[in-house]
Amino acid sequence: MLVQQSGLGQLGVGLAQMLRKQYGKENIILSDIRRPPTEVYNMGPFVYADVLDYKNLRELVVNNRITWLVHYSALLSAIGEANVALARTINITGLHNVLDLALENCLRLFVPSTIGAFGPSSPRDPAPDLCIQRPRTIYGVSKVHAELMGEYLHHKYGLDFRCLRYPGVVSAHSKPGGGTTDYAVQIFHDALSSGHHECYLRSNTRLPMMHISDCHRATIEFMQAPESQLSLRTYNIAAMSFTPEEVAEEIRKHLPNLRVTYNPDTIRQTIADSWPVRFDDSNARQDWGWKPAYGLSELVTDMLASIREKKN
Ligand code: AKB
Repeated sequence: MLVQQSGLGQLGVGLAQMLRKQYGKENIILSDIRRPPTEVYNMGPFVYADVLDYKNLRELVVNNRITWLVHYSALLSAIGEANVALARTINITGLHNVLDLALENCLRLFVPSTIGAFGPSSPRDPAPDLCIQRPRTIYGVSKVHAELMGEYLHHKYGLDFRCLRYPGVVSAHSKPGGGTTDYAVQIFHDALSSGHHECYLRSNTRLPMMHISDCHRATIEFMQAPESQLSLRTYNIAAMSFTPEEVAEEIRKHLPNLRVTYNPDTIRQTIADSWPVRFDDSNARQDWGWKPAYGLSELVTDMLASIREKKN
């Protein structure tokens, strides 16, 4: 039995649906502190869980014979800078609760990390798995903390901790919230509605990105990989890197009239400028066979088709 926390964010529902196909509907519990829409209730089990309430988490684990935990709760990069105290509480105190819970109940634990776990002094093109990490956001600091705590508990107590550093994730059906890479989702919605996107990053800001179905597949394949295949506990995963101008050009192959204007905002531009422009994911490819299915042209074709389909 597996439980996924912060299940109503950008990634939760999609991952739960993929896992339910493999493990059965009743074996995957989605949780959040918010009430989900009816369609999510209808998809499978959903419960209230607050990462800051240890007793509530313990009750959930004990009552449902939980063996695996996917911990998605976090304030992302831009929103974290606007709410540092809250980001520290959710991203660090919440993580400590989850680590204690996993140790106490012998759970296997997946926690995502991010390109945001790197900083201006990291090698940026490409960023390898192991290098200097000096992020300048509370989000990045909390993710480096998660990587190190998980690895420490793995080495000291044998906790089965697994962590993937995600690029910006691009999804049609679920919106991200408060990230620096969010423009890469919004541009598709704007292209299909008004035909105009105002981008908060400069046109040439290159960042690693990934289609959501590759992100879910990577997560599941990594969770299922035998321990003997893992030389690391925290891996970079990559699929493509693009700039706002490049994704706009690709969208124009389908919607020639798309107009993009650039109005960089200081906070998000500074964050993006401190992140890797490319990820080196050779260890993930070698150790557990990671291979993305979507490049830029497949991503653009799929995003436009999926958003159109949802509208009709
Ligand atoms: C963000 O932009 O903060 C996230 C991330 C890259 O982790 N999407």
